Amino acid sequence: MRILVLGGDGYLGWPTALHLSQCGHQVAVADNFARRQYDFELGVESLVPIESLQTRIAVWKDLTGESIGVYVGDLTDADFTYEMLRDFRPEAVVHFAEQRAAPYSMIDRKHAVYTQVNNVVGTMNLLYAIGEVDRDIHLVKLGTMGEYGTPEIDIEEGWLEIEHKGRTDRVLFPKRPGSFYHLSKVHDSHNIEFTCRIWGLRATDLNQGVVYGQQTAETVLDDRLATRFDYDAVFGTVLNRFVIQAVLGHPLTVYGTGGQRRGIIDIRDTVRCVQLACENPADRGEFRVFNQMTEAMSIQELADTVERCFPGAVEIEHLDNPRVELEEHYYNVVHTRLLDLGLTPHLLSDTLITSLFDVAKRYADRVQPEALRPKVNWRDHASPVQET
Ligand code: UPG
Repeated sequence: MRILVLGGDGYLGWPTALHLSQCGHQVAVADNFARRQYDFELGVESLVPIESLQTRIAVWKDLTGESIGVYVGDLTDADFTYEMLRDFRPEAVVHFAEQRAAPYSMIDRKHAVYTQVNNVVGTMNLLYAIGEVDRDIHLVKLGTMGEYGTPEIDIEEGWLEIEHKGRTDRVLFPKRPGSFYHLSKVHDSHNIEFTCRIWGLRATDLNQGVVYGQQTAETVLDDRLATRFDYDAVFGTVLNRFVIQAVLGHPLTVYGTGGQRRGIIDIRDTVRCVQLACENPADRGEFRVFNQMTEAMSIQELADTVERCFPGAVEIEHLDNPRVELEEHYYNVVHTRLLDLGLTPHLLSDTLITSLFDVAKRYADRVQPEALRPKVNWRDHASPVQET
C-alpha cells in the first residue's frame, strides 16, 4: 500500500514509518519539525540523541534498500496539504501530526489556543484535501484514550448504544477530557465523524493509551534510527519518566494518590496497531474507533512496578497533583477490536522495564534534573514555565 505518515519525524510517527516500510508498504512522511521546536522553546532535549530526518531516511535506505519519501510542511497550510496528497496519492494517511502534550496545552492561553488551532485546523485541512483529492483514502487518525476521561460507566470503542424514554440509538460515546489538548482530539473526532457521514469518507480513530518504551524491531537496527525519549514534565509520558527518575536516584513523581487508572501500550504495539488499521481499512462512510491500549494500570501500580524492577533503592514521592483529575474512580475499557484484527500484545513486563533502564543509564548524563519537576498547573491560567 501507499501510506503517508503525517508527523513522521516524531516519537511514534518515525517508528511507525519504519515499521510500515519494513512490512513492504511504500511510505512517505510529512513533518513541520514542530516537535523539535518545542524542545528549543522549553530548553530540553530527548534523552536519546536523534538524527535529522534526512539522516534517518538515508540510514534506512542504506540498511534495507527501502526509500521513504519526505514532505516538509504544515497541515495548517492547506495548499501544502492538498499538493502533498495529489503528489503522493496515498491509499492510507496516518495522522500523528498534532501537538500531543496535555501540560503544553495547559501552560497558558497562548499554548492552549495554539494546540487547538494547530490540531483542529490541520485535521480540517486534511479532511478537505481527502474529500477533494480522493475519497477512497483511508484516514487513520491518532486519537487518545484521554478523550473519554473517567466516566462511571464502561468505556466502549467510540460508540454507545443508548436507550432513552423507550427508544434506542447509537451515539458517539460521551467525552469528558482533562486538558485542552485532549479536547482538541475530541473536536477532531467530531469533525472526522461528520465527514464520514456527510461526504462518505472512511476513517479509523485510534484512541491510544499512554505509550511507554523507546525501541522497536526497526529502530534498534542502528543508533541513528533511534526515536526520541522524552523525560521532561511537559512531554515525557509517565512510565518513561519513572524509569529515568529511578536511574537518576530521583524520587518517582506520582501525582496525588496515584489511584488514577490509565490505559497503557508498549511502543511496539503502537506500530503494529497502525499497521493493522491500515491493512484492514474502514468502509466508505464508516467512522470506526479502536481503543488502542493493551491493559489498564494505576499510576501507583506503575511506580511500584518500576521500584520492584530497579536494582537499587527507589523513593516514591506523592506530589500535590498539578492536574485536575479524579484519583479514585471506576475504569473499565473495552479494547477488543485490534485483538480481533490480530494484535498480540506485549504486556508490561520486567524485561521491558529492565531494557529501558539500560537506555536511560546509557544517556543519563544528558538529563537536566530540573526538567523532571512539573511546573504547569491546571488551576492556573498562566503557569510560570513561560513568560512569552
Ligand atoms: N503522572 C504522574 N506523574 C508524572 C507524570 C504523569 O502521576 O510524573 C500521571 C498524570 O497525572 C496522569 C497520568 O500519569 O494521570 C498520565 O500522564 P501522562 O503520561 O503525561 O499522559 P497523558 O497526559 O494522558 O498524555 C499522554 C500523551 C498523549 C496521549 C495520552 C494517551 O502525551 O499524547 O494522548 O498519553 O492517554
